[in-house]
Amino acid sequence: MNLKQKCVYVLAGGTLLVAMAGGSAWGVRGREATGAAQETQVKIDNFTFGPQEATVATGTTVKWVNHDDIPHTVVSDDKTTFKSKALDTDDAFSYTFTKAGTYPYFCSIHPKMTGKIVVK
Ligand SMILES: [Cu+2]
Repeated sequence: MNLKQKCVYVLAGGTLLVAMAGGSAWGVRGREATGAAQETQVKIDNFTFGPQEATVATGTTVKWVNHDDIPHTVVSDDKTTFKSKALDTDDAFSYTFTKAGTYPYFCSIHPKMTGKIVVK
């Protein structure tokens, strides 16, 4: 094998690897894009999150909408995963869950208001 042929083989191998890596990356992106299209709403009404517990698929965006005429917040129990500002009437807060797990949350203004999102 002369040097030129060797280069062609190396190039071909490199291209194949890139193609494979690109392929799997696209696959992951495609799955996420499909998941992101899903949206679930949680209504805040009469000091209650409804449904109080929601089970969603990974990649789902949960949108909380405040139907009360007093402000509420949506804060994950760890206070870091998600944290909304005070939501006035008809204000909404959205968070996309990209990892499976159980996410308890509460309203920081009325800590007795609690809810849970289970991501499968
Ligand atoms: Cu509240």
